[in-house]
Amino acid sequence: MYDLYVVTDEALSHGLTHEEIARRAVAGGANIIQLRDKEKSSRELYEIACKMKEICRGYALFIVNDRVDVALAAGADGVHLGQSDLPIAAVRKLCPKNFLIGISVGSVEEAKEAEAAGADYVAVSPVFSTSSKSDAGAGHGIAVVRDICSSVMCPVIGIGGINAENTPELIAAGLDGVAVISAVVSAPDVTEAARELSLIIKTAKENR
Ligand code: TZP
Ligand code: MG
Repeated sequence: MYDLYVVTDEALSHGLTHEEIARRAVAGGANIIQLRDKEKSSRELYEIACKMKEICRGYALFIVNDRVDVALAAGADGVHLGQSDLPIAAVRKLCPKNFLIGISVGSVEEAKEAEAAGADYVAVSPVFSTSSKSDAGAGHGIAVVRDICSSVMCPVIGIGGINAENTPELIAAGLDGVAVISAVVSAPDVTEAARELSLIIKTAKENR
């Protein structure tokens, strides 16, 4: 279900808007799209989120990063939280049934805690070091990915420095999906990059 998770970032794209990145990534087979923007006003984010929800409808889940309020107001499928955001249990109380709550984790302990709190998925973050997020820190590496995948029942995705080359070993290590910015968003052809990475994920899943 999670397979290819594309996080939108206008600054890392070749001049595309969040909506256009989403449209092109969905056309290439991305099955989750996350709106991630730390600069825009609440109103701007809300308007973008409403459009992205329509672009994703029927093709991909639509998640908003950080902003539970924007996610709920725009009718998104879920929200992605960090370790310093509101606790999962508190967010759950605000949200409708079936609303997805994902959270970034960096250790087996954090992953187990997130699962116990009711996370719908956890994201190992960052798997590898990356320049796409200034405060991402050092990569946790594939051994931590493997440990987390074997410690929780909920879906586990990875984010940070993931590309077409390293995806097969990450899927073999147990990931349910990979989340990327630059491998798709910064590609000269977003749709083609999403198509290629989706195929690599599917093939790696068939081979494990
Ligand atoms: N969270 C952890 S690493 C990261 C985010 C948003 C950036 C991922 O970008 P890239 O280009 O796929 O490494
Ligand atoms: Mg965050």
